[in-house]
Amino acid sequence: MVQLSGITPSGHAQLGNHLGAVRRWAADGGPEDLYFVSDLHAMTTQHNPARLRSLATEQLAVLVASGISPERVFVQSDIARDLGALTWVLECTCAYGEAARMIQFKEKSARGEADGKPGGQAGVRLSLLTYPVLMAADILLQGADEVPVGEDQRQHVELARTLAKRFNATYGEVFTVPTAVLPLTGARVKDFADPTRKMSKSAHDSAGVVFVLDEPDQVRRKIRRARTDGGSVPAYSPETRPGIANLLEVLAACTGGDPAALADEYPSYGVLKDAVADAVIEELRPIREGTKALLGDVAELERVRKAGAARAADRGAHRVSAALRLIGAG
Ligand code: AQP
Repeated sequence: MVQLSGITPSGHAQLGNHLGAVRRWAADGGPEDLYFVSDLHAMTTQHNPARLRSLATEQLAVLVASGISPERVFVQSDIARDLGALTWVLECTCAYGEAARMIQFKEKSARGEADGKPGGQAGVRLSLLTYPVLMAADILLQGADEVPVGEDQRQHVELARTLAKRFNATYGEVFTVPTAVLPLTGARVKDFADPTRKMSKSAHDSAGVVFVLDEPDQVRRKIRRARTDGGSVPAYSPETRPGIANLLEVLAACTGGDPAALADEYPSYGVLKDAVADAVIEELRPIREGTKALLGDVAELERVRKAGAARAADRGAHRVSAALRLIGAG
């Protein structure tokens, strides 16, 4: 059974990525599961090429430093030629209307989010429409059986399922038909400055975002400034006091306790914030140090990256060549 999960280098990895996903991938992932840095998906909106390249390398190092076996990771663009060919085959298997009714496309294009032009469809990149087909290629190329996704991505996995079945029925059996499954989720981490929003690596204002590679004093500063919700004594009430609830949930995720029970242990917000800062710093320390070491060992990181790319290419080569042959190419 192969599960495939990706992380997009749209910014530096943040505490939510770690506590909500990567930590679980490292601890509970199956021996055949695959994890990839989805850098091609970070190009559907305005981006800086040099920054994206550097973020993709950094994200690969973070995954390995987080304890995911180097055998199980790769960078998406390292197999871009095979993915590009397969995306084309799948686009030729997909109707325009199927892509255009993806909810994410409708929402993002309506907001003109692609190039930051409010309401401006003209600035929306075509890749925002076609990226679910690239996502289908990611899944089908590797022969993934299961794709752990949240509600927002479920429709895209359904599209991959539809395209796999349609191709197999029309041209010949090539693809494993994937299923969307519930992800191994940990805590949902909120932005410390605005606890009504989830923490995000590409947030416009990063004052409330703790990045995995932040130095301890930066982590402490951001947590000390975390927004609280009036009152002065910690209590766990996510609806009415989301800021304190977020701090308690992060503390619980790092120390293994229960957020409601932890609230009773701290007499004031200041003491609670110091405890959260200590716990987050200790949680992230080995990852920050391991990532720095890997980024400093260019030869080792290059070796990991090339080996990952070769394995990913080997896994998919027979599928892309069979799909091309059966659809009438070459
Ligand atoms: N705040 C969060 N709390 C818990 N889990 C989170 N994840 C992201 N933010 C939080 C989980 O991290 C995994 C990889 O994320 P992704 O790169 O695929 O996309 P994302 O969810 O869009 O992550 P970001 O950081 O919010 O990126 P941007 O700013 O680009 O949108 C996923 O499993 C995700 O659930």
